[in-house]
Amino acid sequence: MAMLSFERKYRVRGGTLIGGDLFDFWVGPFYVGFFGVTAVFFAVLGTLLIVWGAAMGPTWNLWQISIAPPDLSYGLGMAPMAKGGLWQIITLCAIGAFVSWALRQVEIARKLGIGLHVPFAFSFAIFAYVALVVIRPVLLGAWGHGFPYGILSHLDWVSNVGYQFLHFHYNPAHMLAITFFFTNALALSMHGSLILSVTNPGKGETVKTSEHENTFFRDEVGYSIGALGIHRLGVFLAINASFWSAICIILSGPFWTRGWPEWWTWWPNLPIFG
Ligand code: UQ2
Repeated sequence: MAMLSFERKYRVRGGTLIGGDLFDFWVGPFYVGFFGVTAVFFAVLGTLLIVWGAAMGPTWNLWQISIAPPDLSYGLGMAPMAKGGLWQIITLCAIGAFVSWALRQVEIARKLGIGLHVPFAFSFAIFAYVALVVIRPVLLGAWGHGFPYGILSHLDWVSNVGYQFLHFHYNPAHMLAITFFFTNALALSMHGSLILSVTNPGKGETVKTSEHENTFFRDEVGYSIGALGIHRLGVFLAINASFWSAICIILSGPFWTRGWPEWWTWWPNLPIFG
């Protein structure tokens, strides 16, 4: 079905989670919905607050602009605007925008009568962010454990927190996360290149089919995971990359305070080594 007639057929009311028909319409290509309105609201407010923070700060250098969380002494309380309160409200706006976006995905999926796989997968990305700026700071007892909103400053934060644990790469959950990120890149490069290879036939030749896709990998590695299988694998790898990223930072501090290399002493201490 052509896109124009498809849209006429499916651009109908219904499937909303909240507000009934109130925001159940499109603006150009975009579905609006209640959560489209809240997503735009939080995104615009959050962005303006970042600009306000930059205006208060010592620099307009894009790389150096940074909105810092409150000092640790504020604990889990509210801080004055110029002393981390801005960071707290920007964090609320970010979570508001991300959750709105996920719920807008749910409404669109319900309208189309398709599965909720997209918002389900996206929720793991939200979880990874919330782990950094809410879950871990709450477990450690201060918003000051969140990361600063700045291009270079958040890199400094990652480096400093990493060295606090001597060598973050010895964190087993971090190892898992990295392995999933790398395998995800491998799988998508295999999939993307395979699809491009069969859809770009030589001059005078036809586009190839799934038999060609399967046969390439059976010839090369003795196994083809299949057209549906590669997408299941992709979602599995991507979700696990975000999930173990969240776990590895929640573990660091709230559940393990020493250097990560030391965690591995359980291995040489196994009774089989005497
Ligand atoms: C495949 C297949 C696809 C693909 C790819 C494969 C026809 C169009 C890439 C090959 C995938 C394999 C062998 C699994 C690789 C496993 C890991 C952990 C990277 O068979 O079906 O669909 O795109």
